[in-house]
Amino acid sequence: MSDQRLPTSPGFWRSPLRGPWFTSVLGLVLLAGITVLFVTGLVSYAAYNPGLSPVNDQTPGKGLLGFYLFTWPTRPYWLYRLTQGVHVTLGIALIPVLLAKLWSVVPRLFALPPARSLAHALERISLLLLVGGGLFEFTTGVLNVQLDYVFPGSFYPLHFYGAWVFFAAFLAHAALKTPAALRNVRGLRERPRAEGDLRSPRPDPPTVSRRGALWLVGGGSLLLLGTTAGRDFDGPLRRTALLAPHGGAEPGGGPGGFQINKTAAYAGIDPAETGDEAWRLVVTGRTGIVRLSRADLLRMPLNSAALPIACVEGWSTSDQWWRGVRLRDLAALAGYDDAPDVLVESLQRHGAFRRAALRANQVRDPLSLLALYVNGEELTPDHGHPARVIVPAAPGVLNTKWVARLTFGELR
Ligand SMILES: Nc1nc2c(c(=O)[nH]1)N[C@H]1C(S)=C(S)[C@@H](COP(=O)(O)O)O[C@H]1N2
Ligand SMILES: [Mo]
Repeated sequence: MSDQRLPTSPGFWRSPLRGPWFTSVLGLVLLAGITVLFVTGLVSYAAYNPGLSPVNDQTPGKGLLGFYLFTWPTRPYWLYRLTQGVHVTLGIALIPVLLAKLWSVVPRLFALPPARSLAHALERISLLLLVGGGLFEFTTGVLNVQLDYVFPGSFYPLHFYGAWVFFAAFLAHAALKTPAALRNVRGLRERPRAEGDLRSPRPDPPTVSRRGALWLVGGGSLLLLGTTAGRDFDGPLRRTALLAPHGGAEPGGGPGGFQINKTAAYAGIDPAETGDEAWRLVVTGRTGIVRLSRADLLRMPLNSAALPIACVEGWSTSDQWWRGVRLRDLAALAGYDDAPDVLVESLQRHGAFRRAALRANQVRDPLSLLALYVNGEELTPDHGHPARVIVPAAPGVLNTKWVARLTFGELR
């Protein structure tokens, strides 16, 4: 045997917890969990209307990887709240499982010789992509959710390309290992130790049983779940989201008392530009350019919609009661009986989300509004006064605040 003081020696690893059963249970949990993360992640990307590039999407050449993109529906109206809530909450809750799984197989990282054969070399390279890809996806995801877009503009391509690399390696790994993992969790624990076995050849005395260790991991996941899930609600429940970022403005109470992403001050909105005197909505389409004051809008038919805001960061609000002019009525004003895509631009001059493109199916939905009121009162400055877009089932980022301009028709 080689020197047991070096991690390249199996004898260096002493934990009696390591073994095929422990690794297999964690692996099977990740098989289910990461598959859900991958699907909800792809769906989240589709929901962002990346087809309406270059407005919504700067991902260069998503090309083949975008093969599955589809027109994101507007119903059920809570769809994105569900898919993105699951994506982020599950992703956070799986962190202890991922770390435990990596810990359980870490002796393999150091195993020598680095490659016994070409097949073994390829397997180790695929494991590098698997582990590297997994750590990369979890890290970029958590940073984006917790640290308020630390990658300006570049999170999408990073997380999207990373997801495909990671999931390809993940599928190969799952195909190779799942049959053995299923056998391992059903028993067969007492085989003699073999070459390359995860069990330590000279284990320390146990301080916790393998089941106990699993409970610890599961408890960690539940703790994260319990301190994260509240970010998908308003009011007192939201205060249980100890781990959700509470930066920015506290929404306070009243009609505007729900989560605020960027405040008017942060977005550099000058109150002088949003008053009734100064503000005009510029609508462009077939009929040329129409300029509407708030009073003009209030003379149009007003409609209501109870819709949540659901952010890509995983937080969402309960349904809020919005009231305003239907986007399709504004499209009609611009000369379209069948509403086309629209480019929405904000008064905001700088920052990532000052404009967004909506698809025709979103413009046509009777619940899609240019909202002037929320919960019975005028929009608050932080929620987009004097007017904001609200679209059923759309990611929050498409619900542009402080709207100044709507351009219907060809977006290129
Ligand atoms: N002009 C503008 N509109 C915007 C944003 C922004 O930064 N600027 N943020 C978007 C994002 S990412 C979200 S999640 C929602 C949040 O809306 P709320 O602050 O009213 O909850 O507004 C969207 N509309
Ligand atoms: Mo957002």
